[in-house]
Amino acid sequence: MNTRKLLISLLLIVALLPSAGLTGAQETSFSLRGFASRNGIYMGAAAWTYHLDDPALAEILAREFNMLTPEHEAKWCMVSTGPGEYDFSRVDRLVKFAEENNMVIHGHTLVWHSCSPDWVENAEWSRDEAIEVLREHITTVVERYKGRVMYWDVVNEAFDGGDMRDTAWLRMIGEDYVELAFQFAHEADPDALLLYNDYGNESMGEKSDAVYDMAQDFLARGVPIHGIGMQGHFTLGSINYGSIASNMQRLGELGLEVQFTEVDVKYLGEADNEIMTEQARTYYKLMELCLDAETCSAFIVWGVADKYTWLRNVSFFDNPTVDPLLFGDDYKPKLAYYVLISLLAERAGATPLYDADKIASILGEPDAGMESDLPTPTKSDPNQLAPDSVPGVAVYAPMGVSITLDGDLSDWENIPRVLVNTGTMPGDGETYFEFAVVVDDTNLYYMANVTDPNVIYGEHDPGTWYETDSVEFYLNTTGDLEASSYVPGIVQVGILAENAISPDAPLVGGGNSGDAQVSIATVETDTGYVIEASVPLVNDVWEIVPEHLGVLGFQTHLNGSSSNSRDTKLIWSAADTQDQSWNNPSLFGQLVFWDTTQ
Ligand code: 9MR
Repeated sequence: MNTRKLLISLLLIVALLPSAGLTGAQETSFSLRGFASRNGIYMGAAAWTYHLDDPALAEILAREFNMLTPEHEAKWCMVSTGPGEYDFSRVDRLVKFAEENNMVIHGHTLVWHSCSPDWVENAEWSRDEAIEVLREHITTVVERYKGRVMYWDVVNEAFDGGDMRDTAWLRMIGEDYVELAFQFAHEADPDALLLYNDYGNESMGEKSDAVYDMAQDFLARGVPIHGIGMQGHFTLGSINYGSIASNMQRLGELGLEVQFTEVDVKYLGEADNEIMTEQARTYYKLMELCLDAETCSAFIVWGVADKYTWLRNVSFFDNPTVDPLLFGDDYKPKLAYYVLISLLAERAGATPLYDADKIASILGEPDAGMESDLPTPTKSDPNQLAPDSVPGVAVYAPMGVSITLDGDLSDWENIPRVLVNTGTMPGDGETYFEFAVVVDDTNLYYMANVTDPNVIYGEHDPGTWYETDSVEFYLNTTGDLEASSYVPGIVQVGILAENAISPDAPLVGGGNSGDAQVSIATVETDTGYVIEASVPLVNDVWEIVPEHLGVLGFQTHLNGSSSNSRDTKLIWSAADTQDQSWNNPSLFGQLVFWDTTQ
């Protein structure tokens, strides 16, 4: 056990022995918190005060978790009742509950663009005035809970990709608002451990590089920062564990703690046994990452029971029955809970609930390739030349089918089409598209049939082509589906609808798109537009050799605009929940070649 983890274990024992509520003996009991503490990490959960009013939920929270994060009610927009005025009653209640149950408190969050009071959002202060408001807020909150909140998420989600997010604080103060926030928090409680928290910074990539650089710079200049929070709002099948391990390691080498701060594991469609098993496997592997990383100090789930998950309430993830947490709607522990507690117990040298054989049978072959993760292919119509797609995960491309690029879709007969109507900006619901992919001996062909009642044809800025009506397809031909940056052989091909009215000047954009040597036909239709495209199987950067069940990385998007800027973003691959495929090809799904004689 490393020093940090040993210290946490000792602190837990010291903190828990003399107090009321849970005792030290209970901390070694058969619970997630008991075994987590023996592994030197905290097991946390996000909670609202209304959860405390639900006796069954409150009982699980206290029994299984030794860290509590206020899910929403400590944010500035929730505690503010006006400039300089506060109502802390809900935070007080959560803190009291945590203390009564010997849970440490993970404060969330002091500065977050998504939850600033209106009087902050709409302010037009000078830099000095804005700094004063920031200082007053942070000082007020941190001092109030001084010595009681162990960790603070000081700033949340300050990056947008690799750049600083455009927020009121950035505009009024400048980039140093982040370090000022850390300084103010440190002055208010020098013992609190201060974290920078974000999503999409879990694995190596543009955002995690930016966070790493910022933290390294802070440490070099003595800005008080103690760790990085990786939220961990994951989607089944989209996690690059090795890349997360590398990122945790490099942050650890800076001397920083890391934590999974908001874990939940979602998926598309209705849950079945297979999905719940895959979810359990995912939780297991994430916990392994934390246990194996020298400086990972907490694993926090974003809620206790599925019935209260935030994911049932958001517009961009339309799955009202999603079950992303460790306990079901009926409060019963799910498979994910059992494999986690078994892992924690085994690593603590205790007798696990499930022995190694049982875990192996549940987890299957943990390092199995992506192909074997796909369900058995099925055709809903026997005339189909390829199986049905696996929604958001895999599309089958029949081999030996040739297409004429003319906008006439009759040569796509019997090719299964995939409907895409969700994404980060689902729009008004009247815009969606169907796509399909086929391959012959010389080309790969892509088709998108777009339904969009309001296509804008006209001038476009080549630099921001993706803000206008367009379709994108992405290919990763390198064989490395985990690749998380663009290298030769990985392309993003964006094709503008405008091509329909200027066919002589094909309008294409996107990362490495020139490499693809794409040919295009785009036509207007009564309901929108159709794009047909082909790329050669052999060009300067790749040689695609289609074989039955051979796999390429594949993704497709639609951009819709009704005026000057994009108002619709539809995304096929379920792994890409944040519109990051342009930046991170590991978020693509799979294109699987299918021999039509099968
Ligand atoms: O789970 C939280 C949800 O209930 C709130 O409505 C929402 C808006 O403030 O915030 C959710 O939590 C977010 C967290 O604070 C920061 N990371 C993303 C989380 C999900 O949106």
